[in-house]
Amino acid sequence: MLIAITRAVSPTLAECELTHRPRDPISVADAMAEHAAYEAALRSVGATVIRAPAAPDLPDAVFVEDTAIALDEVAVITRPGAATRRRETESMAGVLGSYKPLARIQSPATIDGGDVLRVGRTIYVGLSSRTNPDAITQLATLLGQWEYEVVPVPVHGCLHLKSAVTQIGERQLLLNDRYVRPASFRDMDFVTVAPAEPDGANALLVAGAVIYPAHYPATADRLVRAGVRVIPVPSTEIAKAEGGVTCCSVVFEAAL
Ligand code: CIR
Repeated sequence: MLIAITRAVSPTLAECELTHRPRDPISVADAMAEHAAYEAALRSVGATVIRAPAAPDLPDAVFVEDTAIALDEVAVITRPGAATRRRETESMAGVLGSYKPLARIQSPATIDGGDVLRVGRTIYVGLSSRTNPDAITQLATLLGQWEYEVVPVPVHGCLHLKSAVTQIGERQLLLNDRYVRPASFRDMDFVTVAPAEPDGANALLVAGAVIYPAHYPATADRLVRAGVRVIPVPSTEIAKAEGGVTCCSVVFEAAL
């Protein structure tokens, strides 16, 4: 059974953390409508959407991806790099704990799930402003027991590793080569973002389709030409909060 954990957009979203974007006015009502369309897209590919408890006083709580790394064997509860986001993790642990054993990243490590890209048994981890080398060490020790290899990847000019690169097919990555070096990734083919859409590398591969922001049409065209099935979703308000399509869910297979 394919599960996608999401969380409602907080009414305080406009007070979100921002790192590489200016603070533009955000319509929370529009963000909520975008989120509903996103959840509908997840359901359209067969996912069961489970909502984590709402956290109206936590502006970034909709970005559940950053709180957990869900693997077949374990769900790792992160320690987010932004201190304001650390109160998001316990309620996610409550939800994930009914599906998987839990492990926790400990201080002084910090890591956001947005910095974690799993391709098979390889876990690429972005060294960003949110994720530090202690987290790489802790993850490598923890996940080594299941024969995952943890590979650090330098990231420049964007928030997370998955702002720069995401998986769009079994051996295909979508990437902005100004934010991350293609040579960091082994045995993969690449589609690069359209030059006018530098923040277009965040795509969500789920059940063989790719959920993708409708406001990056030139890159979407490249995806379609590469044979990818694209499901466009509106995402402009979420983008103003420096979020993308991977950030708004934690997707995993669970036993029935
Ligand atoms: C933050 O800065 O933490 C939020 N405003 C955006 C987080 C987006 N998360 C993600 O890309 N995984």
